[in-house]
Amino acid sequence: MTSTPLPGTDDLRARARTSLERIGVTVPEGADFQARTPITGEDLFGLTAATAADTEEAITATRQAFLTWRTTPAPRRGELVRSLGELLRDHKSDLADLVTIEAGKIRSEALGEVQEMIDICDFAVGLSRQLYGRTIASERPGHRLAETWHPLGVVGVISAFNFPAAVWSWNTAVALACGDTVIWKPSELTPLISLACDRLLAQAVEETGAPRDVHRLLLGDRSVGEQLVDDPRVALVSATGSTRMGREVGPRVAARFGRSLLELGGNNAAVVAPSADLDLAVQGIVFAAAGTAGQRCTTLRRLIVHRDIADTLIARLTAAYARLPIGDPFDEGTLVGPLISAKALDGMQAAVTRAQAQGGKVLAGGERRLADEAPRAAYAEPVIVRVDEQTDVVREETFAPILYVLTYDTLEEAIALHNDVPQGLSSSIFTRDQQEAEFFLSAEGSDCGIANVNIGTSGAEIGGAFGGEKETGGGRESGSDAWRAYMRAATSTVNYSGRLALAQNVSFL
Ligand code: UN1
Repeated sequence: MTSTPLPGTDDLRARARTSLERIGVTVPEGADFQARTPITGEDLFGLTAATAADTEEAITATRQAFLTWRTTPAPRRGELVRSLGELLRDHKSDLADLVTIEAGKIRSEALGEVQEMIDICDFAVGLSRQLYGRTIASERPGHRLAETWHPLGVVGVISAFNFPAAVWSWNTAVALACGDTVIWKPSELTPLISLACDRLLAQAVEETGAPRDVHRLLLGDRSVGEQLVDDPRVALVSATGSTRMGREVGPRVAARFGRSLLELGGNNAAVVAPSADLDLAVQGIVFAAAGTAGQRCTTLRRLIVHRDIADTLIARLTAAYARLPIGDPFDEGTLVGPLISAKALDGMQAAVTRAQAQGGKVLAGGERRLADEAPRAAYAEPVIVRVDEQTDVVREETFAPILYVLTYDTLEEAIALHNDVPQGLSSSIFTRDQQEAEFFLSAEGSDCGIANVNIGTSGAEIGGAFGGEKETGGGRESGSDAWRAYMRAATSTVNYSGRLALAQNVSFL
């Protein structure tokens, strides 16, 4: 529906160059791979990829820096993170531009992503004065039992295109406050925003006098990630991406007894109960399902609606979908930007075709847009597909704006449908019935890591732990006590009694 023409690739390249230069990044000139923009689907700049030797050197350097950083008092480590947060504030607009140019996010969501980075920096600065361990009541007189949290080591961060900067910051701000050093392997689809974040952190390092190698960025393909996964000096691999990727990373890291933190696919659902406030529900559903062009791991992919209100809700949703402005993400009026690639559009179309073959009916959307104007870009109308049951395509995560709608009669049935998918990231219920809401949040309700009431599945705040169960991988990042994954706990028994007393009343000698 957006009528303004798309910006040209030359304009986008110039805009990216300006943002990069203002941030202090030397615009790359390599030949290994291309930075591109989904706005036109065309190339922007050539880049150089890290070699195996570069990766080896980065691991050695960050490991060396860790030996100093781990003994730097945590509140001083927090100063580095505070400085990063200030630089992110100063460059918010330029960073958001790069997110829009490379990931195709609309302006307000791109600014929101940078805000998420600023927020996690604030959180991690506070955390740097906490990192609490417990003292535990000892069973022996004159003994103290205590738990201390120590820095873990080098953290390898593997991130995806859809939150190209925020997911890095969740990991990096917390890891740095925890005394770890970081190697970042971003998506090949978003190298420019990665260079910008790396540059700002390097500036924060210079300003605060932290060791230079507390952070390294490695641009490149999956071979870089594989090297991090297999190297025993990388204490924790924090990987965000597909379940397929996690299925490889998890066992490989475990095989060397390393730690992994996995944030994998979601197949998030909302239950809409008969008592729901439908005005609120429609807004929440449309943002969660069509926002970010359906490319959040928290995107709403399944709607489980009570049969009595299904027709009304569907009519309202299809009307809202018909009005969604799709197009240039820089245009203030646009709500749906491009998909990341032609491959993503192919995947979307293939899933809709499969759903139709499995009995699904398209109720709204699904057409490609702007194909003449930008043949290499992938703009698509978010689609609503009515299905009678959760066939295999509904049980899969397709990283595109497809909303499958199912109906239910009893809440037990709704929750059974809700939980009957392999993934377990985010979930919500729209209801004004407190009993239903509490049941959904209870141990026999949603089986996800995130369970919401009267709000959609996406757009979590950083203060809570973020992550999910089952094929989502079990990891928790960002707020609450997710920091513990980035540290190691030591339990210490101190005997100040002057006598040796064995636990469990054991006598010996
Ligand atoms: C992701 O899509 O990988 O809750 C992360 C949200 C965002 C983060 C999404 N705060 O939707």
